[in-house]
Amino acid sequence: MIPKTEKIWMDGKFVNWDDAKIHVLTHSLHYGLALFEGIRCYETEEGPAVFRLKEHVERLFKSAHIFTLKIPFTETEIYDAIKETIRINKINSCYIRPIVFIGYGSMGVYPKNNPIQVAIAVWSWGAYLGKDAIKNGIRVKTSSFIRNHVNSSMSRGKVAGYYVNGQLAKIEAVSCGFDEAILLDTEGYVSEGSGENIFMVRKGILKTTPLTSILEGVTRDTVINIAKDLGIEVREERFTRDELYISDEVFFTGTAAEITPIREIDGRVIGSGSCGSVTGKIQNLFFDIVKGKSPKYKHWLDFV
Ligand code: PPE
Repeated sequence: MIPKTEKIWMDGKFVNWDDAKIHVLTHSLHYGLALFEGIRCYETEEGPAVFRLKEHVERLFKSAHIFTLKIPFTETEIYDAIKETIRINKINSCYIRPIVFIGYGSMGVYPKNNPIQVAIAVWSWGAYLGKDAIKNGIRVKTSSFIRNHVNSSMSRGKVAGYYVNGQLAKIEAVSCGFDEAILLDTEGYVSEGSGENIFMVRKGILKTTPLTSILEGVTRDTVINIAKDLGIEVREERFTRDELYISDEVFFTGTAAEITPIREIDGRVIGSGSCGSVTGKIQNLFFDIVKGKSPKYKHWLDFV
């Protein structure tokens, strides 16, 4: 169960958690077009701070732009509303879920003039892939389901309906006893996890999928920056699943998943079978940054 907080921001007003309700004929529930974000707020010595809020709000508006939906608030209003939602709920660290959806009105695929609604909820969300995952890594399965082609689901948008593809992969992986899935793209190259971007380390070089078949992850960008600071060469290029099998380290990145090492793929142990040294260094720097311990990246923190 989601641990409740007191208030949810809905269309410009705060309502009690239990009253944040919508009609069962809400358009987005039937047709899947809703744009959302996942953001984290971390506790720091100077108080709660949202990590890269600006980039997340920008991505939300870009998702709407791709679908030609007009969000009835400005970026600044959503940005302020997110911070206000954290303040009003008196929570020091949380996951933040803004969602833009098509409300009740007409039915049928075409959204016509149905209202565009916006909600922002916050709650406490611990390690996404289990308590042990960040430290010791997870076991993943290459999915038999292919990541939607970019001309079927434009992957720069973060859209609720796209996650049906991710759920097929995740349900399959879990039913086979794995923690998470890796989806391949339509040409057979590695794309990403059901809710994470992926990185591999081989011979000291860090590789990640280019942006053609994946969500443009904020954590992915964070890791690329961190790696450069650590003097690690980063390449954004396609790779195959067998290159993952023989790489030294593999890890997932995401707001929810943070930096999660992958210790096994399709029954093959990756590297040492635990969190590798490069992954560990990146993880440490990442947690320093989000917790306000890195002066260089203070500008990525938005104090509530
Ligand atoms: N790819 C996908 C498909 C994805 O859903 C996410 C985030 C990422 C990559 C990483 O993006 P970023 O968070 O900007 O680094 N997935 C969000 C939702 C997870 C969920 O289960 O809900 C998240 O991590 O918040």
